[in-house]
Amino acid sequence: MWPSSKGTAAGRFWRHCSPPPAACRVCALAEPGEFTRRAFDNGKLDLTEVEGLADLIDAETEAQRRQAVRQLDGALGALVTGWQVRLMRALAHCEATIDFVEEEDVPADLLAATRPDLAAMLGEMQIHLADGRGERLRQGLSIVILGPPNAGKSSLLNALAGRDAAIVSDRAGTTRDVIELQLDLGGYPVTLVDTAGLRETDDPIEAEGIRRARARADQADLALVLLDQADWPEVPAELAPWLAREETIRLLTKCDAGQGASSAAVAAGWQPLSVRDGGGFDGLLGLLTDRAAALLSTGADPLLTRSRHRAALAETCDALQRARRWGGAGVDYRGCPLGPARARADRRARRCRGHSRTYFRRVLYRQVMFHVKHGTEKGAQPAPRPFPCLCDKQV
Ligand SMILES: Nc1nc2c(ncn2[C@@H]2O[C@H](COP(=O)(O)OP(=O)(O)OP(=O)(O)O)[C@@H](O)[C@H]2O)c(=O)[nH]1
Ligand SMILES: [Mg+2]
Repeated sequence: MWPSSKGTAAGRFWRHCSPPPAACRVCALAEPGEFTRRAFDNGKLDLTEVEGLADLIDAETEAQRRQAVRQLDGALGALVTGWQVRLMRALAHCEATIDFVEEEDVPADLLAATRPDLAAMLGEMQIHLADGRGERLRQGLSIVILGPPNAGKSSLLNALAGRDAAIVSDRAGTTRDVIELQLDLGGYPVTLVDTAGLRETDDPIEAEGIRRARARADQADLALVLLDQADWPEVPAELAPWLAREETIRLLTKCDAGQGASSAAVAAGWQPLSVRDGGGFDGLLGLLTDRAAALLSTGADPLLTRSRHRAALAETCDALQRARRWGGAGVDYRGCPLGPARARADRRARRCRGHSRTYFRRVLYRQVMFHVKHGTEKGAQPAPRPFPCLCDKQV
């Protein structure tokens, strides 16, 4: 038994080679994640760190592990706490401007002083919102293989996976559904997607497969468009939307047979490939790894890794934009978003009979400012009240 690192007074016992007795009232087996939940409940880990720990457990590649460790170490939490401190300071200044504007010691330009920081914060948050690398790294880069029937899509999937994951045959229209595989590409997680060959068809099952292929390709981060070298330069019109995208990789397949890749095809951006003799395969692997690194490498900056983070930050940006609209000269503060905070303060002031409302508001303002200064360090105890609250009887 040793002192708990979870912030509880509890200790842990190990009994060798013996399960806890069924009727024991004191011993209980820990639930999965129980110690982490206790650490969270007791303020030893914040929610982003708990999520980082879950990601670390689920990490399948080195890049995912690095990102999870960074989040577990508190990098994302520290970034958000920094924003929280700045927001609270701006809020305190706004409230002071509204409530104490007649007081001598409250500068008149307090509200104006917050505006540059609000604008800077909004910019920082928008940069983080626009950056999808953290979530992409958690979920894996999705690469879809597209092309007409018999172009060699399933053969390429099998070659990249190193096993016979999809059925290969010389009958056009063999693959009818979406087949997904998870791969580790140079330390980066990749979801590789094989699809039905794109063509006009009356077969309703094949048509459904083609619809799914298109839908999956629309969501993918990267498309590999395949064309049999024997079909060049007849490029089916169905491929046009994906060929128009700059990031699409064009592959001319089965270059071990026939004429191979003509110089005109290479000049048009088609890379020769043969999964039969391996020609062009290593080059493709290197290119895919480079693309994965470019799209997923995360550097030192903490990134958003979940839709929860994205939703919360988007909401904060909306609120900041509304706050900036309210911040003009000669503002009428009726209906301002600070209204609820004022109403709350008023309600509390009314409950404090025998004390002046102005004094109550002043105390509230100082408490907020004190919290901004002292109460935000990680793991710190809640800030002691600089003044006794007027709701306390002994004041
Ligand atoms: N010579 C040669 N044949 C290949 C190569 N790649 C695939 N093939 C053959 O091409 C035929 C079709 O291959 P698949 O991988 O099933 O093609 P697909 O694009 O998945 O076809 P569908 O699923 O019907 O759309 C098979 O007979 C493969 O053996 C290659 O690099 N060289
Ligand atoms: Mg196939």
